[in-house]
Amino acid sequence: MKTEARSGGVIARYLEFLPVNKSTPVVSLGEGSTPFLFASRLSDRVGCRVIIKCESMNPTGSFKDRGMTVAVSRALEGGAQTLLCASTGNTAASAAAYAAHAGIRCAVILPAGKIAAGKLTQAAAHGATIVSVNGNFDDALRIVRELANEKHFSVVNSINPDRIAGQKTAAFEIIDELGDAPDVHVLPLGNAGNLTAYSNGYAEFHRLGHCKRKPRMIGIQAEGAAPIFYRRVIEKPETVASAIRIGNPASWRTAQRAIDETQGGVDVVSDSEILDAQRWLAENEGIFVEPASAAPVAWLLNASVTTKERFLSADPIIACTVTGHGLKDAKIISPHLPPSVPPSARAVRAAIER
Ligand code: AN7
Repeated sequence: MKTEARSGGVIARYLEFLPVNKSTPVVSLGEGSTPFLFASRLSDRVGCRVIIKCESMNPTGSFKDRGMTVAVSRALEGGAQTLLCASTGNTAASAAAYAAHAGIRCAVILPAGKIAAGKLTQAAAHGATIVSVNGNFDDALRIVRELANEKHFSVVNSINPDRIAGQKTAAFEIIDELGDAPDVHVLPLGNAGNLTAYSNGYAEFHRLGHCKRKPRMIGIQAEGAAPIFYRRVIEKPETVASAIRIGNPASWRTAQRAIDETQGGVDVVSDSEILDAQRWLAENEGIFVEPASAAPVAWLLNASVTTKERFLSADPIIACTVTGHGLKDAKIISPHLPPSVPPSARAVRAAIER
């Protein structure tokens, strides 16, 4: 009888491209191979073909799982006892789940009061030790860097290159599915690890001849938390998209280089554009994402004339990554439930047709 994790995890699928070998103990929850969906209504609105990479469909509901399987497998191989990360929520949820699966401890350092309820629930459910600090994500990451040298800790933030290596597999999947790279790839930009990972993945498959082009990489930040757009550290980042409430991104330089080399760009969207896009995507495409993930959708929906001329003319194929599931941060969309009705078909019909 086979008792291994179900195949289809990113290490099983892309072993030869990852920093693991046959003897690495693989810790997988079956991440990766996520849907890549043509978005017809979004495409109509934008005037080009938009395909959505649904990273919200990973085991813990975000793209972090791709990097976490590699980082935790390698940590286990190295004899780690406790995983450690700072997080705006999703890294913590993912690390907690993979630690539980591996049977090791996990401590997550979180900015107090700034984590979406669903993500906090996940970290707690998987038994992580939760430490809330009175500071923001950047403070939490600084502390993790300070603790990183202590031997029993294994840091699983994206400052750990194994995380970035695992996350590049999303670009591999897109190329494998499309038969080439898209023209443009747009995604939310927080700590800038994911944009770095995608551009590494595209570059690697380009070198190997699996695609003819490399996409223009476009990162979208929230207006109140946009250090890369404004080209300066933001001391007190603020945005409703708590996942990308980051003022001093760890992978700033590598992301900037990828953006420059591919003639891509960085842009900002407002909180209200983000929330409108979150709702629009749920209602018009059936895809429910958290606010941070709605940022690139907001950018597409609100593209200015200049943006359209620069990036969206010549009928490009656009890949848009949505990074996390809407249920993680569901308070944002309040259901506005109408009053209840008597238990009769007549009353229910009247309520439907109201
Ligand atoms: C849904 O969990 O930084 O630019 O600590 O959760 O690679 O940082 C999360 C980031 C986008 C930004 N979308 O990606 C964390 C954390 C979602 C996210 C990002 C995050 P990066």
